[in-house]
Amino acid sequence: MAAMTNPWTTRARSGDAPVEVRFGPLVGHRDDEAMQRFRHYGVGQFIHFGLYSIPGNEWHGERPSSLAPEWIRAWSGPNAPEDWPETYDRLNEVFDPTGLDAREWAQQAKRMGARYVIFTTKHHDGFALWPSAHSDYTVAQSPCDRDIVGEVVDAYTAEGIDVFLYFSVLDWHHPGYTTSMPTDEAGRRGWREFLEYTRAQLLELLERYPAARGLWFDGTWDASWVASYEFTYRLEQELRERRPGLIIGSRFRNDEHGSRHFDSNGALLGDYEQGWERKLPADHSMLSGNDWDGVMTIGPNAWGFMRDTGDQYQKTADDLIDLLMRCRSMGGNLVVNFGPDGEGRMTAYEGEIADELGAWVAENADAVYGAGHVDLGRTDMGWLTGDGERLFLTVVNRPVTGIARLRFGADAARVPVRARLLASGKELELRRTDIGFDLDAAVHYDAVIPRDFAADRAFVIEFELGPAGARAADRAAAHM
Ligand code: FHN
Repeated sequence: MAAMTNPWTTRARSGDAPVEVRFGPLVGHRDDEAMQRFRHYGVGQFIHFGLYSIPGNEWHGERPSSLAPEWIRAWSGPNAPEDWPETYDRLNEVFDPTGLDAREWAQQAKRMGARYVIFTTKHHDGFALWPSAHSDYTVAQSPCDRDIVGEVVDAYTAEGIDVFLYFSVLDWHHPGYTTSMPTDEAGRRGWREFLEYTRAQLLELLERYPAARGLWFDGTWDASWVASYEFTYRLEQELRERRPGLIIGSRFRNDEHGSRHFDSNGALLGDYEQGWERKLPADHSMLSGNDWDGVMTIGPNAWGFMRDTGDQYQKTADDLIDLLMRCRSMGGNLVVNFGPDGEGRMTAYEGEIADELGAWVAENADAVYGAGHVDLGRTDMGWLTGDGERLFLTVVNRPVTGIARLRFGADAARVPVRARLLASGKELELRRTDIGFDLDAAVHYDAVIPRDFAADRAFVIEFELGPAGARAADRAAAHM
């Protein structure tokens, strides 16, 4: 099969002559305890909460036509309110999310089956949800005056959910921030101050929240940051030294040739691929063995709260189950985004689907957490995961034949010896089937789905694996 191109690699990964890279990966493929945990998270929660949660994508009945709600500060054009950026920037003066109870959030996430949360400590607007000593634009300069990051870290940690701190480098508030590298001395000084402020805030976050397991970077695409590769290389080094085991995704930095996520030779710049946002790999081969997660909105592209979602399609619990198992079948985690309102309350719809997803995950936990990619072709019925002893087929498209058929190479050493419905434990008839079509040197195993088995959601068939030829029925079938 032709190698598939990874969309996040700016240069070809093979065929080209290697390029000299001095600011490439700082760590190789990690197998420590933290990364082992990461591989088994399965389900994650993303929370976008900040000043943008107050307008919720509209202001006095008007709304921008094509921005994600957390980008509302960038609203311009004929229907944008007068002096809009200034108005937005003063939202800290009314920021007071009295309905925010981080313990409720954490309990809801727990019910959803989340094992990690990514929380926006500072989004592009620059407003810090912790009382940062390095900024005058934080919760401490609002009526709220709470350490929201601390509340989230404590509440989620208490529920056994690992915390990753989202941090946007792009910052619309800091006067030194610029999208391209400044050419005059004043601009360069401002940029240096901005870099120092970024470093100080990151070290502060690590210092204040020792329970946090990872940093989730965003807003790292501007030319100014890309040109600061020496600084970002050293900063990553420093962050890792400060917090051994810290997980940093590939979105943080680039090499000296401007290659982001992967260096110019295709090596991953971080501990896992962090570019799968509102899209998922088409195939496991695209991942080159890298760890990864996929972050997903419930609507088409709203991370922050949206008062009125209008006719925008909202993903259902069934969509999320499908996406989750698609991620797991390729060894990744699915991170579902939540956008609480300005009061700090999760929306009713998010609550419903979190519970529905969680109920499904709880019934099918073995197929989700401990199981990962298996090297057995794709099936149109749904998604395959496995844990070495068992194969799990999540049936999204139930075959009208009533037969869930898996295809193995004729020389497969381990094949299904038993089949069950995972949620109920109900035993299913399992047959080794000669379909009279073996020029492809395959053997087929059929689990029979009872006609009277009613399912209104995807369901999982668990196949126990054993040595080929162990079952008398299979030996007979093989000699027919
Ligand atoms: O611009 C942001 C966006 O608002 C949101 O935070 C997402 C989450 O992955 N990240 C950026 C776009 O890539």
